[in-house]
Amino acid sequence: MSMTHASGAAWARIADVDPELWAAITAEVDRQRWSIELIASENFAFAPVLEAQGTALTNKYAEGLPGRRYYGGCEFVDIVERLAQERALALFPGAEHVNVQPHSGAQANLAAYFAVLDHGDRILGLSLAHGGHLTHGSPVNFSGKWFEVHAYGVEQGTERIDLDVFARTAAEVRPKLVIAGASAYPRIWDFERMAAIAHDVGALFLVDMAHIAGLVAAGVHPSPFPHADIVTSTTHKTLRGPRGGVVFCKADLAKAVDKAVFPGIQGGPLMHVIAAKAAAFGLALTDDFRADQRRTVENAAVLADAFTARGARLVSGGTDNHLMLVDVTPLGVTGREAETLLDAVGITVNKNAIPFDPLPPNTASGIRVGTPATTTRGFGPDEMREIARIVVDAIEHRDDPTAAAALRAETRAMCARFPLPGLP
Ligand code: DSN
Repeated sequence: MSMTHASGAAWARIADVDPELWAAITAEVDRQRWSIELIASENFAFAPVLEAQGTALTNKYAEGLPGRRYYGGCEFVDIVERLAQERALALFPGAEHVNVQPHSGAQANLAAYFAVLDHGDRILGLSLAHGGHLTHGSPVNFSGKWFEVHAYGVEQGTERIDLDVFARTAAEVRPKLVIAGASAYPRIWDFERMAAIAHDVGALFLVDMAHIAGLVAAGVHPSPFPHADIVTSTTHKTLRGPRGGVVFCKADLAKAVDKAVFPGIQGGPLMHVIAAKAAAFGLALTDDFRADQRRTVENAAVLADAFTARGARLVSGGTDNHLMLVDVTPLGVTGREAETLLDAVGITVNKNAIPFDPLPPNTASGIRVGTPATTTRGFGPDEMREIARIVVDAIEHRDDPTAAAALRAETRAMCARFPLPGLP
């Protein structure tokens, strides 16, 4: 076994007692080590985050909140959860209340809706086809089944949200809840103006900042605080925490949100994950983290320019944040074909619909490309330019196995220069 870890003894035991499982785990770690991760929602968790999740806190039931639990023996997990709460609030000035228990981003959104909506209420969110998220009203998701969903989108031509159009839509729809946030939108959100528009039509305003939470924490994207009534997030994307969720709200919604999380939609909180959230929030308060988030955005800008220089079309013409949507059809392939070609040369992306996409979502005209993971790994502008060249070369030389092998060797060499963060 070549791998060691801070909690190496526990890891070694898996290898001894369950080699089949251990082989799959180490194969995945090797995949991460030897490929270039461009999936915009992925990252490498901080080492203390990995460590916290492997602790015996996973053994503890702690339904309720610190100081008000339904089980005995919660005195130490209470400390853990209070640390997570205090650090989360310190990370996002203007936030009034936080619940750190949601198991995921989808659970955070479910809890938020459960707190303020009834079945059949009208909601207004960004269309999934224009970069929104399933939980913002997709017909195949609970949000689309339980509520009367209306969508806003980007404009043809600019491929950006036009807030004058959004304001007219909000006035026509008069929703109970307006949702901002996306999983594939490369531009800045004007949360202050959107909140004013939502409040003008009598709606509550929710921001799902899952993708950009790290950028917000570092001050490189405008904050939804104090404008939004509710802010949800995952903790594992730009924030580099454990896979999980969190929900912030105004003080007057605190009781409803807490009750929605438990007993509304969840049972026992995952205390080992909450410990990992506390670790991540603490590390996100550091200057190093802020610098990394700035570099994430700078790297994205360099990568976007390099793609454009090689003939790819970027949705909306570029990016302001950590991700971009690359229309690969000018290069002669679909998004699905590009994803497969790039996998073969050691670059991981996901196919993604572009706004007004003529192709179905499982084929798609685009790929979504993000810089959080590569930036965490230490890649800089030079590597971004190399990546753009390799991506376009892999697509252009798609019928040439020798070229693909040479490009795979290049990506391996790049990976060798930058050790996997979080692991020795
Ligand atoms: N699945 C996530 C993403 O890739 O953006 C959103 O939840």
